[in-house]
Amino acid sequence: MAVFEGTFTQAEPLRFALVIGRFNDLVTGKLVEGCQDCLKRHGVDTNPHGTQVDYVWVPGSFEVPVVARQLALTHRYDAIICLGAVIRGQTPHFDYVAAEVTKGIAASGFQTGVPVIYGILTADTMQQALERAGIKSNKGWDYAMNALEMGSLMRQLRANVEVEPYRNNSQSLPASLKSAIAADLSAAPEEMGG
Ligand code: INI
Repeated sequence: MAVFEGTFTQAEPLRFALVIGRFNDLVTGKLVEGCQDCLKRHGVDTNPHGTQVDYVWVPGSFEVPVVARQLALTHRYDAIICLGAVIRGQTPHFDYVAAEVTKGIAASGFQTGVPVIYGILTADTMQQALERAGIKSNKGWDYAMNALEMGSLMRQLRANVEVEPYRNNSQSLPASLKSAIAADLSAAPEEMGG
């Protein structure tokens, strides 16, 4: 048997996408900087014109999951980092947005088999959010570490334990399974009729 753990030292082959909400961009812009700082210091080329990191801006946190899922389905990325800032106001909007983005991000990772990092800050005030986006610490750094760890771990698992990347179609099924399914399908009408 074996122990598998992600690493932080072999980032050169890894590719990432950042999906970032513009809403509260005073905060999300700082999270991006924290991410970039971490990725760069671990050897990742964070240049948007380079080959390792793509950046996708969306209106707000609510729109993050649909884009994260689409990007994950391309299987171009080792991990996708979702960044947003949901700040409690005087309306219940906060709860709706926070709940949906959380469920959506979890579903994106689960449905695609690609690590989708939950980098959505939820805070009661802008001050509190800024404290976690550069004033005291920068959570963007932590989210990038999570992405490095999960990206490298999934590569190891694919190389060693025959983890089949999930694809939203049947192309990744082994030929034997495809023909078994085809045989089942062609036999089905008779069986059902009989
Ligand atoms: N989007 C955020 O990212 N953070 C918030 O705090 C927020 N609040 O509170 O309204 C917010 N709303 C916008 C939302 O994400 C969508 O962009 C919008 O509703 C359009 O679908």
